[in-house]
Amino acid sequence: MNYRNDIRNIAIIAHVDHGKTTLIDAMLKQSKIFRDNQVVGELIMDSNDLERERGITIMSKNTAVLYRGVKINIIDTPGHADFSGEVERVISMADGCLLLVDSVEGPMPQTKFVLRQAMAKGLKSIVVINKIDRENARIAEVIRLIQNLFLELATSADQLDFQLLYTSAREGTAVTELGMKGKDILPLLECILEKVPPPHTESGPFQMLVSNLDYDSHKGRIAIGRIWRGKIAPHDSVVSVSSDKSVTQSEISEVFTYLGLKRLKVAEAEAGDIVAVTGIEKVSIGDTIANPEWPEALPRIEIGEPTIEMTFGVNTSPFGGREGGFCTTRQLRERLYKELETNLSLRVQDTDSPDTFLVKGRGELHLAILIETMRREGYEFEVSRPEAITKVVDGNLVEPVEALTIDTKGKYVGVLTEMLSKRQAQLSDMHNDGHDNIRLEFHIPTKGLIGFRSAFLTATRGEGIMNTIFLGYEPYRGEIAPARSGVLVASEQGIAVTYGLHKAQGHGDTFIEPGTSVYEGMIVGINSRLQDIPINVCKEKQKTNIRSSTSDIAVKLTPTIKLSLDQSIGFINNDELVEVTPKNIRLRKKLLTHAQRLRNIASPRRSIKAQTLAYQ
Ligand SMILES: Nc1nc2c(ncn2[C@@H]2O[C@H](COP(=O)(O)OP(=O)(O)OP(=O)(O)O)[C@@H](O)[C@H]2O)c(=O)[nH]1
Ligand SMILES: [Mg+2]
Repeated sequence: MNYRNDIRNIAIIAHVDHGKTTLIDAMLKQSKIFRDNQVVGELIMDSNDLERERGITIMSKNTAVLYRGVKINIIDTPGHADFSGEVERVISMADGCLLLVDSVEGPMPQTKFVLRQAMAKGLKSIVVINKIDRENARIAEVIRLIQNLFLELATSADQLDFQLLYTSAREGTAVTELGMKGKDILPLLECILEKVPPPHTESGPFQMLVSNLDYDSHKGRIAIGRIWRGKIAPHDSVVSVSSDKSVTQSEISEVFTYLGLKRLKVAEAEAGDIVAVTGIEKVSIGDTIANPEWPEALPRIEIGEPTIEMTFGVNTSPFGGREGGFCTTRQLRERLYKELETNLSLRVQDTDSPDTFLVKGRGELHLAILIETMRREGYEFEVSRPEAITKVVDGNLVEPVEALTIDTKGKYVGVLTEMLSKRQAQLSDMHNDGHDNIRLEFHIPTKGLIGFRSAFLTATRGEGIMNTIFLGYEPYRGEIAPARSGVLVASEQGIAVTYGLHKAQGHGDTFIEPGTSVYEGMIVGINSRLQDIPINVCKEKQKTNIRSSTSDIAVKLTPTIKLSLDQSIGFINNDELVEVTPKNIRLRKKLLTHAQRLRNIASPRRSIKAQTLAYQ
């Protein structure tokens, strides 16, 4: 087998926020990809709006830098567990990985997950301890923990041998020995050249695995992946082999390779490189593009199963169709099924009701990002509360279970343990570093995590970080009582006024401002007691001729609570929906009138499917 020394392919993998995208900034900037006067900013690879707003990577992306005549193809991956599918999707393009570990946090659950993936693919690992500039860095301890992790995960002796490097991605420096003064990122690039094996080249009929898809309004569909065998050039005839082994002929229009943020049009590309090709209209991620004479499929990309599901339906609220550009069943259905082409860990299913679809994903954030993306594209729809996906194995009902890691201060341990025990969590480990930094580890069914994140942030007043990772399926442990009290429900359609909202605030907190249009059945606040209560928030104060010195003093509302999309999804119960439009996010009861709800009260927590049927 031959190797090409002019290329290295690496994936950057880590737990969320450990600094992958920042490290790529440093590599891009210092390899002189940009013009001297070009303004490029930070987190360059986090190019889509939601990534920028949330400060996290959501989709894996390719870039490349040139160093000493070698092109290093770099794959940035997301670290959040909900987007693990993105790591699984792209990791096979690489021959080596940079495993980043934060110098304070050390290896975290997702560090383990991604390292296991990398080892399964036989990638050469370079461990990069990042954020060494942090004040309370505990590097020796972190190295010990990483060694333990390698011992646990390695499948062969040579995987135990990893190169170690220390970086401050933010300062753009890397050093090979602790204590050295860093001056640039070049030691890292040097290490990649030396330690990551160059890709092998196999001559013979062309063969490439599609790991990503993009779309260009002029060029059409763009298939991205690594060439495993042979060469490719514009006008070559190829076939794409799909999951059902069916074969479609096409002709390549253009071939691109990566450099910096650009795709460069090339006359030819060959095995070992990562390319983007146009001209193939019928192709999905996981398909093989091959020479028509040798249509052999490469092994398909394996993606873990989804753990939670929720329904997406046509907006049936009285305000349905007013604010969105795409509101019909057909539009919603097409959009959801189109998402499957690129969002590999997502599943979409039709349901008994033609207007409702069951959408399954890897976690609340995975689904929330899809909802937010669709809303910004102009879609209007309604979604149900997420539920953990249960299944029957050998005649027994099982449910997904996750490991929950919490880092916080000692004073919150009591309240968190209490909140979590109601959610069927079991404490599996607790560690105090001697400075009141506590790490708690729980074993918790996925259903217990739904809506927990915002409750957690409130309870720890921002002094806590939580992370979860899927463990597996375990016997179903029964239902959990709703964590929340009842809601305040608008009893009439109209415009909410200060007086009506003031009355509502006598029962609890409100979610809407005066001047908001409401309909009967819309949720306008949270009750301080268990039951829901209907309230007329449009009610004006009775006008009288008698002026009293006190009653005319303007009523002052306490500030309303604005629920974000993520919070709304975690907030609703099974008999409620979130109505999503490009302009608004509203919460509602499935059954809009008080009378309907009274009739239905007998079984308030039935499954999504039963509920959906009941309200149609
Ligand atoms: N102090 C310090 N902060 C850093 C360093 N590298 C990254 N950060 C900060 O850590 C945060 C997360 O950085 P990102 O580069 O977005 O991390 P990521 O691993 O790409 O995150 P995801 O893609 O969402 O998993 C940002 O606020 C960075 O500025 C570093 O070397 N030192
Ligand atoms: Mg990132």
